[in-house]
Order: sequence, then C-alpha cells, then structure tokens
Amino acid sequence: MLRAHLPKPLLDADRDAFWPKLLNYLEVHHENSNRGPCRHFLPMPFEPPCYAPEFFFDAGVLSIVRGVMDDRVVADQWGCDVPLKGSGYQQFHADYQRPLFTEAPDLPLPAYMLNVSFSLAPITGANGPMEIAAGTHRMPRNEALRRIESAEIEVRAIPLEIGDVLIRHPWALHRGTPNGTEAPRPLVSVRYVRRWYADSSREVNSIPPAVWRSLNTDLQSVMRFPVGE
Ligand SMILES: O=C(O)CCC(=O)C(=O)O
Repeated sequence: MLRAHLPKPLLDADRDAFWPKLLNYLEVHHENSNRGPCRHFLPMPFEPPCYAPEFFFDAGVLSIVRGVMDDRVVADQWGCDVPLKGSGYQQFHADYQRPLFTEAPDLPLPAYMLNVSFSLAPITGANGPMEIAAGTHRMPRNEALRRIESAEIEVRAIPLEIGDVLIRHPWALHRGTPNGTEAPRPLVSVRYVRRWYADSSREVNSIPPAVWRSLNTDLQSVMRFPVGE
C-alpha cells in the first residue's frame, strides 16, 4: 500500500469527468450487473482527465511493479469496479480465469501479473472495502479457502483514502463487500502483466489517437491497448 501517493487534484478531475459517464452506464446496465447483484465492472475511458499518464507511469509504482516482475511489463487493463447499494459479499476468488499450466494449477510461480488500484472516493467500512486474505497467492486454492473458512488466515478489509494506491497480487484470494451507501463506490485499477502474458479477460477501451501520440515510444511500449482510428 502506498499511502497518499497519487496527486488529489488529478483524482478529483478524474472523478468529476468520470461520474456522469458512470451514472449513464449504471442507468443503461442496472438490470444486468456483471460482477454479482448490484455490482459492476466497466472499462475506464482513456480520454483525459479520466486518463492521466500519472495513473500508468508513476515512477514509484512502476519501480515496484518492475521489481516484482521485470522491466518489460505492459499495462493491459484499465477498469473500474463499482458496487452499489444492494450489493453483497462476493465469494473469495482470484483474478485469473485459467492457470498458466492447466496440468499443474497449483504450481508455485513467480508473479506474472499485478493489480494497481486507487479509489475515486474514500472507501470505508460503509461503502464496501475489498477484503484480501493475505498470503493466499502462495497456497493451493482449496487449502487457502479452507484456511479462510476456519479463520486460520486473517482477512483484511482495505479502506482507501483518495491518493492511496493498493498494489496486489491477483492470485491472493479476495472479495467485494456490500456497499451500504447510496453512492456508487468506484475503485479503478490498472493491470500490469509480463510482456508474454495475454488473456483478454476484461473489456478495455481504445486509446484515442491524440493520447497515443502524446506518449513517447518508451511509454507507448508499456501500453497494450487498442488504439482508436
Ligand atoms: O470491487 C471490489 O472491491 C472487488 C471486486 C472484485 O474482486 C471482482 O469483481 O472480481
């Protein structure tokens, strides 16, 4: 966790620009939530100020992400998780669909993806903090679930202030918790993966050509997203 890391004015500008788009999305999709009852995932726009380079190329974040993986990591997801009033507890889960080697699903492997998340509104016990079962990325799934069930493993709720950055291993079991407030709870995330890994597991938006051209070739090489016409 990097506390008070990202500049608040950037996040305020992001929220102000994103909020009408979010409300519009929720109005259209309220009958078909895609992450459980009253819980949505939507791809984030790449139009500034919903997008800012600081969200992808922050030196402190990149040094951690590259230190855990390698210097050639790419960002391949940019999205927002939004529980609403009426949402419940998700099942504990990991954020990958298939093991890398299906014949050895519990093979201990170095990390090849990391999620970097920050909130566009304070996340407290009231509006549904994510809960993470620490250390479970290093355990066979069944054992991790059994140890969570028997309370042998601590499950931590992760409240976030504006500017806090959560860097997590997506294999660590986690779940969304209920948002008991009237306001949507927006947690935005960038996923970084090793360059050779691809799974297209979440919808993404295209980068507008003007935003793409604003990046030098080094920065472009970190962004694995479609570029718009
Ligand atoms: O939004 C959250 O707090 C967690 C959501 C989540 O883990 C999911 O939908 O897979």
